[in-house]
Amino acid sequence: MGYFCLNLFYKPAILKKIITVSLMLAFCVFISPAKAQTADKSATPLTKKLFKNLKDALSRGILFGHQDDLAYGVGWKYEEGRSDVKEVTGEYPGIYGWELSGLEDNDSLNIDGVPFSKMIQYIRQGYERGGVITASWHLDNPVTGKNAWDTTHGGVAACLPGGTQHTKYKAWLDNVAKFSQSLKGANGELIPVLFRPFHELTGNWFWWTKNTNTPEEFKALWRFTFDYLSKEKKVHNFIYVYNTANFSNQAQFLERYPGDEYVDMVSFDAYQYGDPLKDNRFVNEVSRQLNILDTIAKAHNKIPALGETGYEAIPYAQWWTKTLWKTIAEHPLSYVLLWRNYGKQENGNWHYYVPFKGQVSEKDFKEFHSMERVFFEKKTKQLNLYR
Ligand code: BMA
Repeated sequence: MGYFCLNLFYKPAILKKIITVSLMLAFCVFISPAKAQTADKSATPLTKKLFKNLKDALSRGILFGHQDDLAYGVGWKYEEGRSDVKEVTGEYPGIYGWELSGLEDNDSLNIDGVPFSKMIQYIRQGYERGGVITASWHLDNPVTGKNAWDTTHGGVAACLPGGTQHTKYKAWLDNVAKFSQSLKGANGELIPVLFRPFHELTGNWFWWTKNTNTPEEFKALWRFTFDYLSKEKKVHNFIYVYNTANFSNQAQFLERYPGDEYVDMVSFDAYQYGDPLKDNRFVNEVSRQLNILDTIAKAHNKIPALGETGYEAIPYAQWWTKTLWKTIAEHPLSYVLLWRNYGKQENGNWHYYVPFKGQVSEKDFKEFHSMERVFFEKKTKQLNLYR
């Protein structure tokens, strides 16, 4: 050993190499943050890449998303290539939201009339533009057969192993699995999806929200869903997004959190109500919640996102820069997704969340679009999220 050490002093090149390697090792062990992995350890290579790249992209900017963007907008439906976002800004969003309700009953259309066959094509188009795909699921109440908003209690327990609706629930998951496995790119590769089931779980308006079940029941349902899809059905293109509605503190956000090994992303939904010129509630409340989300995401090594947001019919012309941007600008967020542009509802109310040409907030939306840290199609593509 003595000879070896002595010899090294006469060979500066070897010594330099040893010092460099030791420093690199020390960096890996002590300095770099714990490596984040997908909850599904068998996720496809592409899904793992997307997860890692979304995490890295947090320091770069926020992806802008829109629900049903390619399917319809205000005053049009199923016109190839159209998008209200594109008509105003010149480009598509960075992330596309789609809704799976209807799959559970083998319907050919989803709850909002979007044919699943078209949805598959739109998902492929968005992915091929380098965009990200996310899916929500307003699944029916398994006990009553009524829709997701039927808050008859007992649905969560009924879906669990041994529960009265367990077999039915598994059949619903089979359909979700089949759908996810039909999402393929040009070379037959599975398209990764940010799957956001049981959303707004701290609310009181769905059969799975907190008013209808205990935290233990909810966690069991989430874990069963994850295990069944990933292990039994071999769905390996899902990134799992935990999503709440309103919450006041970390404890409330995490009350029904199923555990780090079942979740990839943490998020919440928050909408603007009332007049932002008269009260600052949205800015104050959502900023406060984003601070909590930042802390949780860091502590649990997860990716934070604003799952859904918007101001219905956007009556305030500067909502984009003076309210939304003001609220989110300082936060590390993966994406922010605006809800759907349905148009005029049967009751006469307008239901849309991004401007179309001529809408009062069009100019301000363009300004928001030009922000350096806001990523629509082009900047998202440059992130090379699938490489
Ligand atoms: C809601 C509304 C409904 C729609 C549902 C599922 O927020 O937009 O009209 O059916 O989402 O997409």
